[in-house]
Amino acid sequence: MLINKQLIGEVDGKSVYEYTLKNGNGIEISCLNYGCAITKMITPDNKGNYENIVLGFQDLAAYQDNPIYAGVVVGRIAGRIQDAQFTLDGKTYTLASNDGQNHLHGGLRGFHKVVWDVKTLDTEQEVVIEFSYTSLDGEEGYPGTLATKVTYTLNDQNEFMIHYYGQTDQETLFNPTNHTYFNLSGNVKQDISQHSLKINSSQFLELTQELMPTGKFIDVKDTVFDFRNGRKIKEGIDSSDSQNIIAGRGYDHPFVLDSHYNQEIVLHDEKSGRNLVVESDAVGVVLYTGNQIPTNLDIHGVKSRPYLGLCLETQGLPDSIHHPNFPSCILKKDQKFSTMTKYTFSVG
Ligand code: FUC
Repeated sequence: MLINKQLIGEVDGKSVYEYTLKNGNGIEISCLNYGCAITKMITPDNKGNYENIVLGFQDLAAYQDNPIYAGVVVGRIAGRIQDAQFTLDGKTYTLASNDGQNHLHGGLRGFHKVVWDVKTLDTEQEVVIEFSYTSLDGEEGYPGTLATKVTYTLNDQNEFMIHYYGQTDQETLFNPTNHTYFNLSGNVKQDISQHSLKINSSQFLELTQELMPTGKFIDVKDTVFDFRNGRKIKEGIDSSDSQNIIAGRGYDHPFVLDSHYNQEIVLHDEKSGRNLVVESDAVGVVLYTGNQIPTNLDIHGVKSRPYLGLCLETQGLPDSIHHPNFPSCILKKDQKFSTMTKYTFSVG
C-alpha cells in the first residue's frame, strides 16, 4: 500500500497537494487537501483496462471555480436550506443565499473551498489520509466552532471508506457528504444514462420547483423512483413524472435508505462491467444525475455536459431543520458526530 504526494499549487498561503492512494490490485484514488476533492479513481474494467471513473479537472484553478462541486466534501450542511435561514435555540441565523434565495452546500467557501490539514498513514493493510478542518463560530453564518475530520481509507479488498467526524462547542447543524460524480464507463467515454442503479429505498422526498423538500415522503411503488430491483438512469431522464421534470429531467432527489451495510446501493455499467457498491449508516442518499452540468467545463479533456456523471450523496435528509418530521441534523455541544460510507469496486 502506498501514498504519493505532489505539490500542485497554493491557496490562502497554504500548499495544496494531490495525494494518490494505491492498493495492491492497482486501484488508485487521488485527492487534494483543497476541499478534500477526489480528483481520480482508477479502477479496472472487465478486460483489465485501468481507467478513471469520476469527474475531475486538470488543475487547481478549476477546483477553485468548480461550480458543480466535483469530488469535494460539502458542509457544514449538504443540500439546500430554505430561505438561507434557520432558528436554533431561539436565535435566527442567516446564511449565504447561493442558490436563488436558498442556501446550498454549506455556502460560498464551506468545506469545499478551504485547505484542510493532512496526516497520512500507510500500513500493509490499508492507506489512510486524514483531513482536518476547524470551522470557526459564525463561519458561513453557522453557530459554534466545529472541529471536523474526514478520512479516506483504501484497502486491498478494493474498499474505499469515507469517515466523517465532528464536534462543536455550541449547538449547531452538521450534515456533510461527498459530492463525487461517478461515471463507470471509464475516462468518461459515455454519459451515465445507460448505467443501471439499485437503491434499497421505498420512499423519496417530494421536491418543489426550487428543489426544496416539501416535507412529503412519496412511496416509490409504480414510479421511476423505484430502484429496488434496479433500473436504468435513462428511464428517469425520459420520464414525464413532474418530479423528474422539476429536477431538470432526471433525478436530484433524497431517497430514504431501508437498510444499511447490505449492498443497499449498487451502480453498474454493462459495457465496462464495472460495479460500484455503496454502503452507509446515513439516513438517506441524494441521487443527482448531473441534469444541470453546464457545457463549459474541461473534464480531463472532455467537454462537460448534462448526465456526464452521477452523485450518490449519502447524508441526513436535506433541510431537516425546517421539517420536524425528518431525522434531525442538529449537533449538540460536545456530542461526537461520526458517520461512514464505504465504496466497493468490482467487475462482473
Ligand atoms: C447537487 C444538487 C444540485 C446542484 C449541485 C451542484 O447535489 O442537489 O441541484 O446542482 O449539487
